[in-house]
Amino acid sequence: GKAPIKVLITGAAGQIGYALAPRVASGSMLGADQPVILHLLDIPPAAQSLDGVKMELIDSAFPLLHGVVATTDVDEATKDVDIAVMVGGFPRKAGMERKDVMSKNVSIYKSQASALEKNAKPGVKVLVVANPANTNALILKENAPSIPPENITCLTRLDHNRALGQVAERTGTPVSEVKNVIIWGNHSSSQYPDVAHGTVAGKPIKEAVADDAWLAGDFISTVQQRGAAIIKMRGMSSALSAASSACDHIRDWIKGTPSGTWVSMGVFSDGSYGAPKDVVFSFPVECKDGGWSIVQGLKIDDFAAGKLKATGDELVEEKALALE
Ligand code: NAX
Repeated sequence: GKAPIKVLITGAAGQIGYALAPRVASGSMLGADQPVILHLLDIPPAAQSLDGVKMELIDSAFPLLHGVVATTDVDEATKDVDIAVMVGGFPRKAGMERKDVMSKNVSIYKSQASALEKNAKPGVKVLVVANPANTNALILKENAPSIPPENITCLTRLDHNRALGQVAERTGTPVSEVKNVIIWGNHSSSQYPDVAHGTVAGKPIKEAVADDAWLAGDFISTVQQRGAAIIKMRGMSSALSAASSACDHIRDWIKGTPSGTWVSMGVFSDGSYGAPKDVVFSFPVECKDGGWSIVQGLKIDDFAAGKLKATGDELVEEKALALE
């Protein structure tokens, strides 16, 4: 059989960790023939709960799961990992300034970047989920200079999948028939969910939906605000959809996107489409042979250009705040 792949999940005692670890262990991320060893990291106050997660993973007897390391030691957690899914972070608490949350996360992502650089496999692929996801990924990149920048990404696939879901529901089509939506920019409410190049069963989304006002209005705000809407309904933030999307992100990155289709990923920006350079920006990407490339040549109208500018400006502002 294949050699096991080591997958790190940070924040593994949290809600997303609880939904993500079993998906990775059952093959949703790397395939039904790929054994995995899970490395689960959390902080000392969550150590007991983390051990409980490890017990349940053992009790699930997942055939693909060849081992579980549950630890609060970042060096042990990052040792020889092939894939790192960074879910742990400092949440914004009532009364906290954005700047204070940012500085807590900057220090976490600086030290975890150094640990990955020191201990992970040279080709490690990193996915940052914890918010502010784009800027945490940028901090990680800046502090792990030996990891190629293209190996450090952030999750906007959940927003992408939310956009697919909205179009599928609206048109009464299975979601597998909806393709090539785009999430541009920041994983925040400034993101731009763009359907101008997407299709439903091969037909442009615009034609299939046949409601321009909805597409330019409620569709966009529903996708942008979906995280808050889930919190309102569940009393907790998205976890199963976040975990599922994180698996989609890594699977497509490694196994490739089908020809003619793309997905959204937060990647280190080269300035394509007028996005700011040197921030982590969500673009449409095609994946092949374990790498990604930004889809080029899509037409951007004035409406879209304004939205890209706004979300890009926010990322530049976040970067300045993080570097303060
Ligand atoms: P939880 O609070 O349930 O879990 C977070 C876990 O991280 C906790 O167990 C905590 O102890 C741990 N942690 C804190 N500091 C750590 C550190 N330095 N090293 C390792 N672990 C640490 O949050 P959960 O609902 O699981 O969400 C996790 C993160 O994902 C949050 O930052 C959240 O905002 C973000 N999200 C990002 C999404 C995306 O699409 N990019 C969507 C879902 C989610 O909101």
